[in-house]
Amino acid sequence: MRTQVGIIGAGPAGLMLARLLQLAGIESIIIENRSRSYCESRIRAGLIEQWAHDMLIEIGVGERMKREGLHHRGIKLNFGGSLHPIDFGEMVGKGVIIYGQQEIVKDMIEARLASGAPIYFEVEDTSIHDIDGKKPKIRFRHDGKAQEIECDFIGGCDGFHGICRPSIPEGVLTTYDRDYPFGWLGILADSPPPDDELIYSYNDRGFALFTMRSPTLARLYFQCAPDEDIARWPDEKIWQELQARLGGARKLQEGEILQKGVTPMRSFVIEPMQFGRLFLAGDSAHIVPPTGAKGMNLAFADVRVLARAFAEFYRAGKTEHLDGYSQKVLPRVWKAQRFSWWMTQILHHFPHENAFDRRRQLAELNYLVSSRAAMTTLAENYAGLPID
Ligand code: RFL
Ligand code: PHB
Repeated sequence: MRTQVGIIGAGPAGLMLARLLQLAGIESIIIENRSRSYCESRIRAGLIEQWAHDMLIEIGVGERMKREGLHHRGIKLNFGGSLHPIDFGEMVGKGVIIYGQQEIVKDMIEARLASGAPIYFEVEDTSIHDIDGKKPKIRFRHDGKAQEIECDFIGGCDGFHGICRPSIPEGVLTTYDRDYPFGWLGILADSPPPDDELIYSYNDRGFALFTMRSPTLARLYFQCAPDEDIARWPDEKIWQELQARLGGARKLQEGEILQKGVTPMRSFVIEPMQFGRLFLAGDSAHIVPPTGAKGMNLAFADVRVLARAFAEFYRAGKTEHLDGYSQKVLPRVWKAQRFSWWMTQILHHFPHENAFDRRRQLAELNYLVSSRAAMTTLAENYAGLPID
């Protein structure tokens, strides 16, 4: 097979890159090692920044999101026995949208297949070759048969555990990372969320987040050990913990738990995000702790820059935008890293903290909700920093 851009991974980064290329008249082939139904049901992100929401509509994959997405003007912080709203609309004139990542993935897969453009699902043994030459190749097995795609470029959109980043020769990349001494236990429950906005809860028992997928589907998380054994958490105990961490400000209505899992937390960036004709985008190049809701949004921001650089190459034969890809996206990636780390460290309890650290966190939260300048800073970052 032959194409212009070979894309590895049908997550938000790969699907969005393919869509933007298609609109620019550039051919691509996506290969994905999971099944279509697995990709369409993997529950992950829920919160979209305003610009990303607008882009999904602009590129023709936002129709269902327009009908089903929930628009929020802000969030609420819960500490010291009361709820403190932060109104992004008032602070920065932007909001955020709740619409599940797997819904965006469904919408983009459907649009791509309807246009006749290919995605190969359930591929095996993916490997990439000649990435520092002019004709890189992707090899894999599909339906038991060995396949090869020869392309001009490879989009490495295969997430944190993919094969693209490790295919870059040793010594090229610098890694910056941090593990956190906790994870999140998350559930999806058939019950109304406790509020019509997200509640970020700072509590003596640890952090909790009350978000949603619809007015009748709650998505709820609480801080737990990084290697927490989910078997220790029967449904009743999960509800008790969530009620305790929400405190008295709202009451949770308990319903059937439809899904549960534990997510470890890490901050991770590699530099540069490219080598030869391989360009990494999204989680394959960087990971943020989910407290700032930035991962999928960053993946979209990367591929927006990357698609424009490919368009420039095919339109005018110029490589300077491709050469400058990492330099262009990394400053915004680092701002999102900083924000996600900051949200994480003001809201979570750390194993070796003492009474001073708790007082400092409370002072920071009190300052945050009493200073317009501080609320504006949070709103500006949370609703999404400028993209261009
Ligand atoms: P993905 O989504 O991991 O997709 C990578 C795809 O590549 C495939 N793949 C391969 N395909 C072929 N050959 C191989 N060898 C392959 N290896 C892997 C995989 O099967 C997969 O389909 O990465 P991408 O596209 O970069 O997207 C990143 C986002 O998924 C991620 O950043 C977000 O989910 C993070 N995140 C959030 N982001 C937000 O912007 N807003 C949120 O509200 C938000 N909440 C969250 C989150 C992530 C969470 N977890 C579970 C980590 C909440 C949670 C709990
Ligand atoms: C979600 O809706 O799953 C979500 C929202 C905000 C976050 C993390 C996850 O910070």
